[in-house]
Amino acid sequence: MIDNKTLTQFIIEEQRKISGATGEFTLLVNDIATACKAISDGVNHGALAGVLGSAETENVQGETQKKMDILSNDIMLHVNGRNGHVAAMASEELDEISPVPEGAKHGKYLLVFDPLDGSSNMDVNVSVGTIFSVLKAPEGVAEPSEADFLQPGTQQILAGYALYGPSTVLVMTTGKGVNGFTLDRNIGEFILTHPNMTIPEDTQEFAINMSNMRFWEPPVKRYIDECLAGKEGPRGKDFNMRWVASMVAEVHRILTRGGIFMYPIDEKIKAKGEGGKLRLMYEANPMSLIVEQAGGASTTGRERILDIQPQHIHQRVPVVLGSKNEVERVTRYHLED
Ligand code: P6P
Repeated sequence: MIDNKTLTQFIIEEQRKISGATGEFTLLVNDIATACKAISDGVNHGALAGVLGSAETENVQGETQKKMDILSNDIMLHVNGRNGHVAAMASEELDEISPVPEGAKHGKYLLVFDPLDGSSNMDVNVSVGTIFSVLKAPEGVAEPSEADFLQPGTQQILAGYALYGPSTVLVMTTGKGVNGFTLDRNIGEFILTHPNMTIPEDTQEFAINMSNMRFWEPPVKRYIDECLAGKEGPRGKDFNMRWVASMVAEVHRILTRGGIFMYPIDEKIKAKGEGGKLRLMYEANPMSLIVEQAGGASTTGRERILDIQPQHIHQRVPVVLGSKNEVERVTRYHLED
C-alpha cells in the first residue's frame, strides 16, 4: 500500500495546474529521475560492481575521474538524450556542450548537470550526489550553443539533486517550493516523503573546509572566529561544525535542520586565477534556487548567486548559502570590509 504520492503522480498533478502544458516537462523530470535511479544502483553496488577507484583519466576541470564519474555521466547523457525532451546538455565531466544523439528529436529544454558531485567520497563509502538544472532552449535554434546555456540562475525552470546516502533522496523545485522524494527500491518509485522543505532562518551549525583558514579573506575569518568563540563570544551561543566534502550532503542537511555552507574565494583560489571552487551552472545555481525556494539565502559573499550573468559553462564562483540570517550576516561582513 503506497500512502504517499509517487514522484510521477506529484509531477502530473503539478502539470495539471499549468494551462497548455504539453507534458514534455513532466517526461523530462521522469527521465532525470530514471537516470538517478540507475546511478543510485551503481553507487550502492560499489565494489561489487567494480565502479570504485580511479578511471585514470582527467576531466575538463583537471580532476582525476572516478570510474563512477564516467558511468554516471554516461547514464545522464543516455537516459536524458534519447527521448526528445532536451535540445542539448552540459556536464561537469565534458569540456564542450553535448548535442542530442544523431537521429533523436530535439526538445524544448537545456539540461546541465554534475553527474556525481563529491565523487572523491565514493571509495570511502560516504554520500555522493547528482545535481541538475533545467533551462529553456532558445526557440527556432536547431543546435544550441554554449552561449544559449549562459542564463542567470533565476531562469532555471527546474533545479534539483539526488543524494545517494543511507537512502536515495530526490529533492527538486520548479519555483513553487521544495519537495523531497525517497526511493522505494521494492517498487522502484520515488515517494513524496519531505513535502514543502524549509530552512530555519537561524542556525548553530557551519560547514567550511577549515584547512583553508590561512587563505581566507578577513570577512570569512571574522565570521568563523565569532562562531568558534561560542557563547562567551559576540554571538552568545556555541556552534557546531560539519564538513562532508560533498555539497549535496551539506545542502540536504541544511534543508533538513538548517545551517550555513561556505566555499568562499580565498588567496589560494585567487592565485590560480579562478573565481571560486564551486561551479556556477551545475552546483551553485541549482543549489541556490533550492535554498532560496526553501526560505534560505545564497550569495557569493558579495552578491546574490542567482543574479550572476554566466560568462562560460564551467565558471567558478564563491558560495555562501543556507539559513537566511547567517548568510545575511556573512554577506554584511563582506560589504563592510
Ligand atoms: P574540498 C566536491 O568535489 C565539491 O565540488 C563539493 O561537492 C564539495 O563541497 C567541495 O568540492 C569539497 O571541496 O576542497 O573540501 O575537497
